[in-house]
Amino acid sequence: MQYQLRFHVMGLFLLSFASHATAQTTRPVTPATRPNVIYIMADELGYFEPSYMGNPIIQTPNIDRMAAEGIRFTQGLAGSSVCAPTRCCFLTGKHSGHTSVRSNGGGTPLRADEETIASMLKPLGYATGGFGKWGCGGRGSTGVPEKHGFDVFVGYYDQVHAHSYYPPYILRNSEEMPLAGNHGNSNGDTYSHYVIMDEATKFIREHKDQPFFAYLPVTPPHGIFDIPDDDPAWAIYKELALPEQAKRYAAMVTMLDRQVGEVLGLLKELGLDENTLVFFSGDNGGADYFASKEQPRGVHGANKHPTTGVEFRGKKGNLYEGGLRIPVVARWPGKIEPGTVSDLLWYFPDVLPTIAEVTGATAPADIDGISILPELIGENAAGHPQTKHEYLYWEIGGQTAVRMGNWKAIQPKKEGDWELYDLDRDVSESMNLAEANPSMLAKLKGFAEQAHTPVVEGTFESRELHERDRAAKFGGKPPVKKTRKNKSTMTMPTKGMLSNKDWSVVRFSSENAGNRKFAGNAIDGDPETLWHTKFSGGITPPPHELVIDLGAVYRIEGFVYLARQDGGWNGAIKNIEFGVSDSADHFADPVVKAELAKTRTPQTIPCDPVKGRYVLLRATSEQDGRDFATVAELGVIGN
Ligand SMILES: [Ca+2]
Ligand SMILES: [Ca+2]
Repeated sequence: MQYQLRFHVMGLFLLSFASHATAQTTRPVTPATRPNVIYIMADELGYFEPSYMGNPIIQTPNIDRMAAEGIRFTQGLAGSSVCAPTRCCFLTGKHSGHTSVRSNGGGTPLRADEETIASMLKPLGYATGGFGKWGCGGRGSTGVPEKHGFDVFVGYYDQVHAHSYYPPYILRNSEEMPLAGNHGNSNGDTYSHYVIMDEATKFIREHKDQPFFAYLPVTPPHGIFDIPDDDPAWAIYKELALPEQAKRYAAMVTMLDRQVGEVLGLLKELGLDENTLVFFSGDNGGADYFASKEQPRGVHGANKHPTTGVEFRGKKGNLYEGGLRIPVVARWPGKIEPGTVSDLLWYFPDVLPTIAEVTGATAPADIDGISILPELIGENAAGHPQTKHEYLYWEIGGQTAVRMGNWKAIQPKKEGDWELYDLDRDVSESMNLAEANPSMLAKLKGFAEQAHTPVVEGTFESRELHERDRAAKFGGKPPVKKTRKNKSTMTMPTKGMLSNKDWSVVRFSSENAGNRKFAGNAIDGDPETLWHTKFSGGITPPPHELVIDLGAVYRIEGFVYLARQDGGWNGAIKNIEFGVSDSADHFADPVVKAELAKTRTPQTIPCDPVKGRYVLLRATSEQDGRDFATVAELGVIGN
């Protein structure tokens, strides 16, 4: 646990000046001196991926320089383990037991009355701009950025839209900004991220004479791993003996690093260097991208220390440390002591109150965060000691976690057993102390009960434009259902299975049409196409049902379920019931009930032979206790 050895330059510095501390008062923030704040947030950059952490492949010289000239945090944690919920914590200063955006559908909105960092700063005369991926309300909803304090927001409102770097348009305050020559996915002439960064730097330039807040939740290195071949960052990686996608990913990080350098250069050019606090961070824990049997933690080791090999358990999507640890650095020349490394325990809800204190703004009363200004600039300069959280709290999709100092309690799935870890001794969360220390666990569980309130989301006036934005990822073409294939890529056990040639879907409980995850994909014979139940615009909880017409009466002896074979997991069925009938409208008791495993291989469930033309699949629970589930392919055994 070598890398856990921490030093704290600021702490030593303060110690020697402690005798002067009592004479200090809070520095008055006057309109003339109000500092600018720039927050650059990468989408999906892992804790160990910047080169200042010793990453052997990825080069981030400018972010490294920010750390050297400023402060780097070892325990600045994400607000949540996925995109939209973490952004909501960031913007509102609330933890995920209080936020309005707790699901990751892509367009779930903030409520109309909610304050954000931007709306908090408006009364002080700040210019407020956002550039990148919003994720806190689709077009046509109460959550759009221009209704939450942003003078301007350029980029993507919906997260599916944001997967493509070549969509036909991006948005500017809900108006479409066409991108020339683009056709969605990876096809086009105009790389959206260049446009977004140009708009961001233009905003900074235009507002150099007044205080501004520039929020840059940019999309690299997330989404489709695209970077133009003529970007200088690509030249660094293109010859490496690595998978193409892993090289593109590394190049996207280095491209973003160069742009961070350009922003810092611009501040210097405009004479704003010393009056601007700049943050750079990730948004949620690293995704272990390009993992393989040989490299189970991914090519770039987002959650694995490159020299000691110490790992964070878990990754993006769960609440083990791998889902929450992110790189965070901040730079403010003359204010932040260069080269500081801080192990202060804080998270995204703390950004709003920190910016409030930095600017002299009044934070909303209902936030959960605390200001970390004393840790940034020193308790002397801040005029008061750094306060600490009694506890930190996260919830997402049935998972819950609580942190108090070195202690962390986690319930990895709904109704599941709680686990307890001492992160000072066990940062990899490998030794569950729940039984050894029941009183500590009880205390943390008590905090969890106290922290959770039922979610109240914002609303949509109309979803039409939101769905249009989601379709823009694919070039905006109307949904095209894939034609049936009898492809050799299919690895279902075909022996004994009925041909799906004449099958059709009679009915289904829900489908995620906005993301092309149609119910029909479950029986199209192509394991790459998925049926996913609905999770945006209100999650449809189980049971999930699919009724299939086999086209004729067969003697049926079982069924086959394939969750999915690609790299992702977005819900897999656990408990399933299988019915057979002569009528599509009426099914008697299931002919078999089964508990499935979480696996990427097809699972065959036999049943006593029964005749019928219609089959019913009824999923009653999901592997991780979530409400939604995926089906890549279903087969029926019979003759
Ligand atoms: Ca993310
Ligand atoms: Ca399929």
